[in-house]
Amino acid sequence: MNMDIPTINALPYEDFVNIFGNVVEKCPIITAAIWSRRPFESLTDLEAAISQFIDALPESGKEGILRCHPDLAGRDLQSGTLTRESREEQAGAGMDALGPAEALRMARLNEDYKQRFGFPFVICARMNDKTRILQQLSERCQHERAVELERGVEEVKKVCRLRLQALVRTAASNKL
Ligand code: 2AL
Repeated sequence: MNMDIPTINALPYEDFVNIFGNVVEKCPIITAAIWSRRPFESLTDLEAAISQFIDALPESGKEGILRCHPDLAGRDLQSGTLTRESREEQAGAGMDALGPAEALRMARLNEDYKQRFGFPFVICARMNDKTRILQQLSERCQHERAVELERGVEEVKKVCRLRLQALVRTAASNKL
């Protein structure tokens, strides 16, 4: 589905949330909140509204957003319970095709990360491959908690941008 900004601005609340409710993984409350910010001038403007909403949250809110994310190559992938968006992102980065040693390393590092910070490791899978993801995971386990909270949120925003772009085409290139 592709739509331009006037079409998006005219969407009733229910449709808006149905369409954009998962641009931030399992956080439809963000989409529901930013509907009040219509009209959006552009896709960038809509993205900025989401970004500002996230930035205005207290630390616990930002942690909550990270906790809504499934582990990469984790239990949800194995049991087939990922959201469609997450499944496609994880498959694109080869998370569904790890060898046994890689899978074990990923699982251990994900657990280490969670133990250390109290929220899961989040990275924009579409901008990385499995080698980089493992490297980043191992590197980021060494960081300070505050650094990782900010970094995780930045990665959420990258994921969000790509999900939005997949749903929307800018008015200039759209015949709607
Ligand atoms: C994810 C996910 O589901 N998609 C993505 O790009 N990153 N999860 C994660 N823990 O980083």
